[in-house]
Amino acid sequence: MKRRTFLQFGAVGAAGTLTGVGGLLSWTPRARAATVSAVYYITDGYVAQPDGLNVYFKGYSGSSSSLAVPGAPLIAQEGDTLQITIVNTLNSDHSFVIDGMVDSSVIGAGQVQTVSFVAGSPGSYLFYDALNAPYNRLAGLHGGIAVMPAGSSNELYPGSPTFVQQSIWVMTEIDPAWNDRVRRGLTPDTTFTPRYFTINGRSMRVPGSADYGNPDIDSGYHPGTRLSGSIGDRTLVRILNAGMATHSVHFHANHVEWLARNGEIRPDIWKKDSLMLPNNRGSLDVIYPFEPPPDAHPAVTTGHYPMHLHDEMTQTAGGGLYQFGIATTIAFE
Ligand SMILES: [Cu+2]
Repeated sequence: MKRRTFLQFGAVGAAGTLTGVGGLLSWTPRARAATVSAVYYITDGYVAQPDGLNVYFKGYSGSSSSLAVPGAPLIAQEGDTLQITIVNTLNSDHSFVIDGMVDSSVIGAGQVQTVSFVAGSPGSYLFYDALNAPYNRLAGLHGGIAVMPAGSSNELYPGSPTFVQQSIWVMTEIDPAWNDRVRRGLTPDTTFTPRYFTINGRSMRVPGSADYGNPDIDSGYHPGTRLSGSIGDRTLVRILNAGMATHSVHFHANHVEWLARNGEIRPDIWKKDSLMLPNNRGSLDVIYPFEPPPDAHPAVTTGHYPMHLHDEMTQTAGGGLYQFGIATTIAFE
């Protein structure tokens, strides 16, 4: 069993899985489809939560000696062949599933399996373990994948509003009692009682608290989560919900352009400041436009604003620690 002091969100170490400088997803379009390879090691371990409790997780990790929750994001373009190798280092059965694209079926204890499939429609998807549902997924076996339109670097789907940078937010919530049952190979037998709420595996810290500002731990500072831009740096955010709860996602300073929900393209693009994120593998795709905040007086072009959820439970940890939940910072540089 591995212990670690901080969460990993590193690249898996193969083309197509890289997060760029600053942690945003980087992508160079190609005229032709290619084969994108990646390796995930299914591992387990403990992650310290804001109240100090070490909670058990399983993850799709970058090496056999690390633990990554969520797994490092994948990015490919429509028509690419994805070749994903899963090394199950644990003593339990697991799987690798992307709805509508691939289902590895059972990868037994200690087994290695490579799945090969074609990247389908452009959009944002969750990869996850569909076995022992939903417990393995909630215990950490999940991550995000972006499928770009063929040959495009700045659209969610062909002809969509354009962006200049993009990010994936994977949200979930954690019931440590359930994770502990999963550790022991048992089915959870209590009502789901989430006590921790994470975005890309991290939760918010507040000024003065331990790890405030630590980009490995504080979701307000983690470069793969924090939105950072100057005026005009339109940012696509692919929001994926690995958890069981529906959320109310609220953006400050700008409204977002709402492009899709659960992979379905919206018939009209509405500008919204709060949006409903469906539970159980739901998704939203939005563009944060990085326009001058319209309501600021006097006018500003720089400053820091929050994205947080308006379902209050998610803004806590350990049953009460306030503002240690799913939130991040939007920095107008
Ligand atoms: Cu708010």
